[in-house]
Amino acid sequence: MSGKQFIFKILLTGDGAVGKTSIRERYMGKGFQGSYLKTIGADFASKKVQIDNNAITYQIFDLAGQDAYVAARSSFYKGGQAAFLVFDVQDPQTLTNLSTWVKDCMENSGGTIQTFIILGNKADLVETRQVSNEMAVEFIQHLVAQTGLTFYYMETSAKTGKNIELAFDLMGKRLLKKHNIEIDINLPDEVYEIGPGMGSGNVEKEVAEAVETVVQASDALIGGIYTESNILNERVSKLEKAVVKLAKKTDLIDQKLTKLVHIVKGIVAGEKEDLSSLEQPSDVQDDEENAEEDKKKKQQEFGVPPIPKK
Ligand SMILES: Nc1nc2c(ncn2[C@@H]2O[C@H](COP(=O)(O)OP(=O)(O)O)[C@@H](O)[C@H]2O)c(=O)[nH]1
Ligand SMILES: [Mg+2]
Repeated sequence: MSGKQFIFKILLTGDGAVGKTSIRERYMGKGFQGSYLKTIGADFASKKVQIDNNAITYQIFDLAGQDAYVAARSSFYKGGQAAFLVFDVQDPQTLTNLSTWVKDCMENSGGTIQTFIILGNKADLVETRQVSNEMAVEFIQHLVAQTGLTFYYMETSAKTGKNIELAFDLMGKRLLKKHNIEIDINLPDEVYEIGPGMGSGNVEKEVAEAVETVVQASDALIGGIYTESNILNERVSKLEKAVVKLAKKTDLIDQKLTKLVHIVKGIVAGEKEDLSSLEQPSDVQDDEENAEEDKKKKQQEFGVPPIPKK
């Protein structure tokens, strides 16, 4: 099977001095030469790589300092397919500011940027580090709630080169997947995946978050931020999945509760009889036709239970 050719425009975003240019230069390797685009206040370089037979040209852009706030932003974001959101592990503020960077990417690109990888840079500075991976992941869960997207996070060091190759490789693979190229994404231990309905184990929270992202997506759609409605469909399907999960959980709780009632009844009955009532008694059966009677029975069960006679 012969591969295909792709050009991916990837942006490095994040506050000034977090290491965006250093990451790009590290990835480009020796002999690196960037081209500064005065008009949009951005620097860029391109690099060719092969992933599974596919020839990829990365066009890697990063904004120069203050220009982020004054340059014609849309030219920087326009046509972008993905963004690295970079923060400095020494400075928690640069992490929390990522919520603005995500929003900027999504809005200013007209919705084309939906693939994000978060980099906690300067991981070599162990002594002065202030943001642990756990703290980063916790914050990223807010970004998930804000956007409904899945983020990947890893720490990097432009100084030592730690995870720089890995970050670009993962980005390339995610983009190939988006272009329907069949590809295995094996996540090494140092990569965290944070997405809707993951990690927290709190189903109610997941549903609430999913609802929120659907609402936000439909607002954005109406407001014209997204150009395509499939992002909304995607989120609605995420919501449906979360609801199914919740329903299963509710069912499980119901089963456990029923079992608990039987155990308690068994213990009470055991004082006089034996523990045979641990078996499902025939009078506790779901009957939708007799919901009222059922309710009464359940009330009896939860009150001082009459000892079931066989
Ligand atoms: N120790 C250390 N310093 C870094 C790292 N990345 C960048 N720096 C330094 O941080 C400063 C800002 O880096 P720069 O790439 O210009 O940041 P940018 O404004 O985001 O492009 C420079 O002094 C870099 O040498 C890193 O991983 N480790
Ligand atoms: Mg820079």
